[in-house]
Amino acid sequence: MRVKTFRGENMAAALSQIRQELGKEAVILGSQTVREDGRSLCEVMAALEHPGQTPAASPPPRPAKPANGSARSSGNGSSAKTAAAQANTTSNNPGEADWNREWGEIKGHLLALMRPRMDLAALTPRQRLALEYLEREGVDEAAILALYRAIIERGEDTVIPALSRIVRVKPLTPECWPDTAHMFLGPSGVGKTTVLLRLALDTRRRTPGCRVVVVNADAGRGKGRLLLRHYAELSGLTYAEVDSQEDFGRILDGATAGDAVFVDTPSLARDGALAAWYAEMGLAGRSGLAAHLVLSPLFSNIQAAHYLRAGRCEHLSSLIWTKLDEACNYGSLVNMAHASSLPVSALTFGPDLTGGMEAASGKAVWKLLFKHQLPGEYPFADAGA
Ligand SMILES: Nc1nc2c(ncn2[C@@H]2O[C@H](COP(=O)(O)OP(=O)(O)OP(=O)(O)O)[C@@H](O)[C@H]2O)c(=O)[nH]1
Ligand SMILES: [Mg+2]
Repeated sequence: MRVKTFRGENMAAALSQIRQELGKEAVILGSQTVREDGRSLCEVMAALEHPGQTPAASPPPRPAKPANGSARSSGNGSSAKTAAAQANTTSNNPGEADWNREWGEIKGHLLALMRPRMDLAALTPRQRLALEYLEREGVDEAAILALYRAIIERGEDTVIPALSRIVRVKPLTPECWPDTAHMFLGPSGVGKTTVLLRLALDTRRRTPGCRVVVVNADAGRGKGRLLLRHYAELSGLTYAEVDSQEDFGRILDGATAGDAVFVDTPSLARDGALAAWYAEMGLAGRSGLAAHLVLSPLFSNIQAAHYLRAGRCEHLSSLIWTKLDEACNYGSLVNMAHASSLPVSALTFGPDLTGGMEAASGKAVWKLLFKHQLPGEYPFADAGA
């Protein structure tokens, strides 16, 4: 890796030098305002991971294809957010993959143009440090820009209030989700069934009179069915299997107030698979049902954005983060909160059914992000923090 410091009259001038010398693959490591001969200069430290990739070695820019809707606005005025959401796609279709790569390049240029608008001098040293830290933690440029704007808009001293507006939490507890049946969406092996069982067992432990129903709507998978049935029998949970609209309707309509219903779903494979399953199960327009997208920081941003797109449905209400114990950075919690506008509802940090899971809290998220501390590693995760 080649690391070099550049100085310019402002951020734009420094970035232009970086682009010229290191090319567009350069990564910004940090920036600060310095004084030289009585002048205030912007100093930016940049790195090139593979020094062979100098501008001369980079491929020439490709003409942008005016793809239908690919660069359209998200409607909320956040072009950076749109860029991230649109760019973070993956496909098996070679044409689409090319376009995704092209759009990734366009996004890079757009963000490079927007970035100079981040007047780092408007931030306090602590805020700058926090943003630089988050960047190293894997928070993407779109989320960093949103955070910067959120800080500047309110003139707050610390970064946490602005971060809290981007990464919202809604703990997965009966108090916060009354009269709700829960279903868990996500890629294969992410921990959907484990989350479901933990919640079911926890609900039974906390509210002894409550009827806890675990529903297997993933009839195609024998292993998952056996696991669910096994634990249901061992733990006195009510077990049901559904593979038709009628079955599903019967379970949901049959649940009375105070019952807790948890539904295991087929894993999200391709875009559109969920819509087909929804139609088959007749879930459109159902009330009292919340879907939670289960993700892990082990996925790349592109992969996570793919699952967000594949898991979008009318009931999607929160993000659950699993396998936190196996991850080494947590920037994707911020990226996906920003890209989805969904709150985080639960965190898991171990493979066992006992322990290893907590309802989300601000404190737990900040400790993960800033200290790499898992919820189980400190005494109390304050849900109100
Ligand atoms: N380390 C660690 N392992 C976990 C965590 N959550 C689940 N696991 C493990 O991940 C594996 C897969 O978990 P499952 O709950 O079966 O995942 P799933 O999403 O239901 O998988 P499919 O039904 O095959 O799509 C199991 O071995 C779990 O013990 C976690 O937070 N940390
Ligand atoms: Mg499963």
